[in-house]
Amino acid sequence: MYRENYINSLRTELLEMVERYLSPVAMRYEYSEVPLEANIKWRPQVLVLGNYSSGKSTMINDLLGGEIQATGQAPTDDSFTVITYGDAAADPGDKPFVTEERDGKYLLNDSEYPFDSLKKHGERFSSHFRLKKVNSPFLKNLAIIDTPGMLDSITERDRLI
Ligand SMILES: Nc1nc2c(ncn2[C@@H]2O[C@H](COP(=O)(O)OP(=O)(O)OP(=O)(O)O)[C@@H](O)[C@H]2O)c(=O)[nH]1
Ligand SMILES: [Mg+2]
Repeated sequence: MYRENYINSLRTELLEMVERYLSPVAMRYEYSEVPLEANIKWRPQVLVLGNYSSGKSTMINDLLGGEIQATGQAPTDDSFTVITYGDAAADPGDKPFVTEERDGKYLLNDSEYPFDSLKKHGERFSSHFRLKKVNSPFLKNLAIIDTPGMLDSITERDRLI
């Protein structure tokens, strides 16, 4: 409880400093299209990147303590999935589960989330963007974004030869 209060007051203090000192400079010199605090008002986000089948989703499932993301040997995922905390009662000992799922259009248009600036990428991106809320305690202070596997350029070059 003490730790959580400490983190929250630190976050509020940092947010105020960014809002007051950094954002005006960033906007004035067009370093950012949106006020910087828009990205940190929500919670810290961890983007998980890697080649396909490198174990991204397996690692995420392990951290969350449940089978939340699909895993498999072939390229499995073609989407960016924002995984965030969802409050839902569960019996003691139950594994965390998905409490709510939303598509990319919802996620880009809901002001609760900081993804407004991604709208410019249009339908092609929004159809590969989604939200999952999961009642895992691991997600109380951060959100994870699982990503589609990237193709390793060296592997690709070898394939063409
Ligand atoms: N031996 C071994 N296999 C693993 C490990 N981590 C994941 N795997 C297996 O590797 C395969 C791919 O894992 P995923 O977690 O689906 O990989 P991914 O990076 O999410 O793949 P994409 O979603 O396709 O990009 C699955 O069959 C996993 O069971 C590991 O640490 N060791
Ligand atoms: Mg995956």
